[in-house]
Amino acid sequence: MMIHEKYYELQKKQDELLRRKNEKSDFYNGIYDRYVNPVLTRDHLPILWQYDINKETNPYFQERLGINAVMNSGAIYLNGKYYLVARIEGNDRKSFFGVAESDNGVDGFRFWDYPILLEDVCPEETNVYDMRLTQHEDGWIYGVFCSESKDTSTSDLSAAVAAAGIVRTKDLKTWERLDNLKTLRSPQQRNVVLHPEFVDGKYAFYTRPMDDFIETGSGGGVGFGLCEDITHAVIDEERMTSLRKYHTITEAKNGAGAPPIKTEKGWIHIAHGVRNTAAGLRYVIYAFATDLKDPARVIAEPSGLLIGPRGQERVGDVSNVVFTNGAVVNEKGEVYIYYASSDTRLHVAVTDLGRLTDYVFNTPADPGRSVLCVQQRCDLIRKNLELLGK
Ligand code: M1P
Repeated sequence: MMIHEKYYELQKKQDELLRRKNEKSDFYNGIYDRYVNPVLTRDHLPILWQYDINKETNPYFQERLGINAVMNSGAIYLNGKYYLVARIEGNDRKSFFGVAESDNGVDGFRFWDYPILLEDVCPEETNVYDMRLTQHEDGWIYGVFCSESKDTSTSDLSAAVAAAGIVRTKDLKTWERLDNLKTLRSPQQRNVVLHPEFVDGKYAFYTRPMDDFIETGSGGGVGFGLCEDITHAVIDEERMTSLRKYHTITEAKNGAGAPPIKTEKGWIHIAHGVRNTAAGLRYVIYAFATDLKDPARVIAEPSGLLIGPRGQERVGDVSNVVFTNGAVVNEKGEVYIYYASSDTRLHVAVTDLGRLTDYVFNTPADPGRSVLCVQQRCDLIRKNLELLGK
């Protein structure tokens, strides 16, 4: 048996990419730093996942199982290392999960040998994506993801049903699949996130009630519900947290992103908001905070977006999108927000608890109307001019 020489060539090129150092870009807003390079692209995916390297069975060294994109990734910081559970999309449009590991969180992410093979418990499940990782106080690491199936109740070929799948692990290697979440009052769910602590002795989920697969319809925003048993999770009532609002970045829909980050002032949530435009849906990332004792109660919501697509981030399979489902905090209080651009590649924005808390609690809220926004801006300018003695 002969290994194809082209394999060594491609592997060398990939090794150079994986060794490439990432640097802060010159972007400045005082809130977070952007980095020059994405942390994951399709070129980071192992060659062994895509090519048969045997020269006899693959004489032309053709890509056999190509990979189209790597994007929305769950994240966790464990024992001094940064782990991503990445959403990888094959050329066949099916997504799956793979663990990538880095020593510093901004570069050098390498995938483990195999992707995650989930237990095949739902025969109707066609696609899985966007896993949120929560290190829960019960000792397990939970992964909550979108489990998508064909909607067989209609003749529309593209109709689908979104539900929240749940897995748990201790080491990111062995995954136990639990029952999908049932929300008794919402027909579909996507962007579901498990809260890291018990609330009133129960497991608590941020939900995103939806009437159908794309439209949230009557779903008013990010919901919140409690359940007794995580192994057969059922939520009856969903309270609303961060709401969709007319003429804001969340007008069309919104959804929880990373599991909330605990700070002295409240739980900080990094979520996404969607509005409609003539060019299609525009996805941005925003932040809000909820009460430490009542994590469904919003106590701060800065105006507008935290991260919007910039430059090349604007272009990809689904252009004009940034999306997050993972952020980690290390022991130095640095916060790494992993966000995908245009459903194509994954980036990192780095801040710290001090800067993030200041942003969330001291950025003014959206007053809702242009005239009030101008007043808000004039107040800022007046104070600045006074300080400059003008
Ligand atoms: O294509 C943009 C995003 O669309 C969906 O987000 P939402 O459920 O809020 O519409 C998700 O499928 C997400 O994966 C995707 O990035």
